[in-house]
Amino acid sequence: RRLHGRDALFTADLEMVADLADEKRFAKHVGPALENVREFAADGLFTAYNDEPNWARAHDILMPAFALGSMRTYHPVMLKVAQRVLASWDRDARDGQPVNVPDDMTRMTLDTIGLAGFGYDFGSFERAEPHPFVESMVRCLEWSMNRLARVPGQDHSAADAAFRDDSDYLAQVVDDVIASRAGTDQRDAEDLLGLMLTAEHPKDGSTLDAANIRNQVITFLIAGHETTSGAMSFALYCLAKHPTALRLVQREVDELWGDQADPEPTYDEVGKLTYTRQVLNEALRLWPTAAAFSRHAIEDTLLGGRIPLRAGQPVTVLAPMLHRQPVWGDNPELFDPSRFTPEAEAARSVHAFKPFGTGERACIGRQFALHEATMLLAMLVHRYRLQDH
Ligand code: MNH
Repeated sequence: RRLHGRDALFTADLEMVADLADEKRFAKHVGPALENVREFAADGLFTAYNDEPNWARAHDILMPAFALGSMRTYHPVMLKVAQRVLASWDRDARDGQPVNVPDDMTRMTLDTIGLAGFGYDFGSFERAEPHPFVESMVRCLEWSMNRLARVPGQDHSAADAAFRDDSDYLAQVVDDVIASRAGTDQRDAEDLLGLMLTAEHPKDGSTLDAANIRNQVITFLIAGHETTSGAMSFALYCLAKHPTALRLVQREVDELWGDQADPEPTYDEVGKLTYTRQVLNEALRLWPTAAAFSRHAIEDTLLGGRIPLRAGQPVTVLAPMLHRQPVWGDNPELFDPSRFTPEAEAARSVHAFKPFGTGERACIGRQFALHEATMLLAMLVHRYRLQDH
């Protein structure tokens, strides 16, 4: 496709996506869209170039904080924020108000990454509107996308000035987050900020500099909340539309918590919510909330054995289309969580499902997102009867 004056190559073909996942021949591509995001996230993990030293440094320092076992550490905070959602929905129910699902899921995920990652409380449920950080972030992302479509000669100074105000505000929130920790002893702080302020690289002993820490905090506040929030909203939407799947989630949560009014899920119980997790996967199949990612050829090559690519040439994978390829059967639009039983997954190429990207630049927060989302989804289904008003 010719897109914004550039030739762009897209694919959703399973064979080609499997090829693009070959880390020896392809790597993440930071293209024009992500280069615009770099205007406010710079060399944070998501937008760093592969060969920027800060990428590997931050990746190696932060990886342990995202291993499956670390979710045990975050579990209590995730539970506390999940309980904020329930308290808020109980209030809405008493007042006879419908709940605004996407807004509340955004409140939930922002409070969770703030508290679990940085010990900072956005207090989103105390606010009539989502925290202003969210609006500024959305405007920054819109600016970075609109900037792609600019025609030379037009005057964009007003949009650029508004963008600077928003990105300054994001940086200011981040400085508050960091300042609220300055001067306190970080040695026992096991969260992301504690690690970034103190940890040394496992091999070369280097540390992250202040500017990079700020970029990482902005990155985590954005990457750590917007996508998970969307995934929760889509999952609830799909359940509201599919009573059979809803009933199966109810059966799973009833087996764990019966008629307990206020169960407090343990870390291990969340691991038992296998069907609930299938529901999330199926929602992410139909509506992957990070809908595309790009790769480039490391050297001249043939993609899928037939499309010639020059070294450095990017290809963008369209996840919503990949997730509707023939490998998904003849009714790919149907919401059907049984597509994610262990047997069904074992019988299918791992490359057919890429909501979290691929390779070493894939999502670092996958376990984090799935733990927080699975627990809350189960708690909501246990406590409320969903009605599509
Ligand atoms: Mn996440 C990278 C999707 C939740 C932090 N994330 C990616 C990529 C995708 C993605 C796709 C790869 C992009 C690319 O190749 O250019 N992420 C998701 C989805 C969810 C999600 C669909 C929720 C559902 N992500 C989270 C959470 C966090 C997080 C939660 C943090 C707590 N993600 C990241 C970071 C990266 C990333 C950081 C960049 C990793 C790297 O390149 O080193």
